Amino acid sequence: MVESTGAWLPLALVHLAGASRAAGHDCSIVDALAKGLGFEELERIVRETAPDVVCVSASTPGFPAALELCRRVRAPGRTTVVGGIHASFMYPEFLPGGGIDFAVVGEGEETLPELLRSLETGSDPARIAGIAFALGGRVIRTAPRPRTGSLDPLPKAWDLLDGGPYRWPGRPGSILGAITSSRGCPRRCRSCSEAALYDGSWRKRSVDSVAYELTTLRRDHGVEVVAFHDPAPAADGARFAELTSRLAELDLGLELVIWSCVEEVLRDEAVLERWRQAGVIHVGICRDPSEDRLVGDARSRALADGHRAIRALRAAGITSETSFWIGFPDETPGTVEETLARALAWDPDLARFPVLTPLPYTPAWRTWGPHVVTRDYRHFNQVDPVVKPLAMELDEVASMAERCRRSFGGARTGRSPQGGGARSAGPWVVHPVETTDTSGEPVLARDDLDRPPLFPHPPRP
Ligand code: B12
Repeated sequence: MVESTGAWLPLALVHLAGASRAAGHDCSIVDALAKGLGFEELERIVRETAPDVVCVSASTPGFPAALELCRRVRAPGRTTVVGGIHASFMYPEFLPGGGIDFAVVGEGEETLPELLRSLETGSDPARIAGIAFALGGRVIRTAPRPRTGSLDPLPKAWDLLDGGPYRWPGRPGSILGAITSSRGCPRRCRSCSEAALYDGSWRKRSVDSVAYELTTLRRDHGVEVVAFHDPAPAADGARFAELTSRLAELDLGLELVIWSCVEEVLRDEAVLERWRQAGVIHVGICRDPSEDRLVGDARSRALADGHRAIRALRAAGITSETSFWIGFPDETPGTVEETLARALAWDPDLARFPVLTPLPYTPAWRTWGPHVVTRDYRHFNQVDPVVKPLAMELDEVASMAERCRRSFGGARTGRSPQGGGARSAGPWVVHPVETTDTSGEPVLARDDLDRPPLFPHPPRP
């Protein structure tokens, strides 16, 4: 994933270290994913820095590694804590096995500093809302924690990031930053863990605070491209209109990469120019796997809408990316071909062909869970098939997914979605760039290349 999408920022760790530091704890961040660190290197870092608490964030495919890491570094006087989507739901499964002392359930900015304080003072962790731990062979889940009130004032520990500079592959050489402008997602897609984690709720930050944070990312950290890590920044049309207008006025010179969906793009079809003026250059369009099993009119309507949304984005100078799912229980080589044809008909700038990966804590598990043939979560990465189709072998699914990727890429070779001047960069086709270096690679023309390293990394203690 890191190879194909570049190293994105571990924003959860930036939030958690920010909140913990504001509460008086010394923190450091290790971005193992971006730096490609293995267990031995991580153990060495833990030995050398001797933290009292090791906190690990992982989604489902990363969770076995998180568990192994905790087992290795847990020691007398050293507590291990995990959090994130997988930990929030699956704690009854892994806590009894030892290795992990605490799981934080849901948002961590309030819970983690409270837990650290309790570990420091020796108070009873059972009083802390939103955690789980094992005790005497049983798993204790404390009271649920109410959702974080305002998302605006959450402190961020940008200076502790140690994996950068981060890059967005659609803009080679650019400095990538990240933000969340909202939390949760109102779309309630049956396969998505975001909808499950926040129960279909969606909370927005104020336009002022998002604009201010983007300004500081640009001004203080020299960021050029910002990835919005929230799945639905444009969910509220009026608020997104206010945000895009504000950003267009501010003219920060930032380029924005956001997630959205067909309905929102079509809702804003007439004002997509404004999205672009605000800096939006790339939209990831969320598609639930069930959309690849629609039939009849619903299927034709979805295709027509999808294609129209892509065309509208393209007309506004915005590139698009979306996923077409394969590996359903009823999959056959013929249905895979249909999916590839659908992807070509939608015609996004970048199509992904992930394999169906039901997660045990989403509503889709009820439908597809019985077809899942492994509980080795390392394979729940949307690349290794975990669902066995009735009429196909697992390796056939994997090779057909690869074939789809190649065929889609091949069909798009040499095409330029923005018309004249657009250039090709990796899997993306990005907007015209201002200059080229001698190698012919796109580079940015602004003063950015002379700037000191961004997200400066203080030497490790
Ligand atoms: C950025 C991103 C990435 C980046 C990760 C960069 C990084 N170093 O973190 C990259 C591109 C590498 C990536 C890869 C993948 N991703 Co991803 N990614 C995201 C994305 C868009 C944003 C995550 C984020 O920053 N959120 C903002 C932070 C603030 O929120 P948060 O992470 O939820 O953290 C909060 C709580 O969960 C909790 N918390 C989290 N960790 C911890 C740890 C501790 C100790 C504590 C106390 C609390 C805590 O506190 C935080 C603050 O409240 C999410 C979608 C989303 N909006 O979350 C998908 C998402 C997490 N990814 C997903 C998927 C499927 C993948 C891939 C499998 C894709 C692929 N096919 O390869 C890989 C898996 C990589 C791996 N080995 O795990 C799924 C997760 C499915 C699942 N449940 O496992 C998501 C939800 C997208 C989706 N809707 O399907 N991803």
